[in-house]
This record gives sequence, structure tokens and C-alpha cells, in this order.
Amino acid sequence: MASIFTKIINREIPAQIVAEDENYIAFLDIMPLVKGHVLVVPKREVDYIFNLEPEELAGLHVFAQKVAKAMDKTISCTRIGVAVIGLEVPHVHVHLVPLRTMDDINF
Ligand code: DGP
Repeated sequence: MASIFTKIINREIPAQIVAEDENYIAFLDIMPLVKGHVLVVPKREVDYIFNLEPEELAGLHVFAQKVAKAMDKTISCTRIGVAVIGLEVPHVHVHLVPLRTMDDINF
């Protein structure tokens, strides 16, 4: 069965997409830690980040860097926090969380 993120990629369920290329997509998290929390996802459905091919892993992080730089320009924050958790959705994703203070982090 397709993951919830594959359904977003295939436009079967809605999401607020903020960036996309041939291999990767970024959209707003439905349960944001803070306003502007983005998920960066490879379009190929892989369950676990360490199961990506090395070039996919590198590409994911380069794409995440582009998204984070765009967020830095448009959102008022101190730092874009980066996290890989993956406990809920078994489709690789990187969390980009615009943080202002340590109080914003509530993992
Ligand atoms: P984790 O797998 O633990 O890294 O958390 C998954 C994240 O994905 C969590 O912050 C909520 C988000 N999420 C789950 N389902 C959806 C969805 O249908 N749409 C969007 N935009 N985000 C989702």
C-alpha cells in the first residue's frame, strides 16, 4: 500500500507543497511543531533513511538545503532545525523546523 506521502506526491490527498523537483518534494507538516514546519521527502518510497542509495541521500540533503535557504529568507527565525525521526510515517522525510528559541523544541 502506498504511503501517505506517496499519496501526497501523486496528488491523491492534499498538502501545502512548498517546493518540488523530479526526485524530491517539500510540504508543510500537518502537525507542525512551529509555524512553517516543512517535511522534505524523496519521491521514491523508501521506508528508512539508511536504506536510501548514497546518491539519493545526498540529493535529499541538497534539496533540503535549498528549501531551508528559501525558508531562511521568508521566515523570521534564528535557525532552521533539522531532524530525522520517522517513527510515524515509514517513508523517508527530513523535518525542517524554523526555530526562534530553545522553547520552540518540544520533542
Ligand atoms: P515522524 O514519522 O515521526 O517523523 O513524523 C511524521 C510527521 O508527518 C509528523 O510530524 C506529522 C506529519 N504527517 C503525518 N501525516 C501527514 C499528512 O497526511 N500530511 C502532512 N502534510 N503531514 C503529515
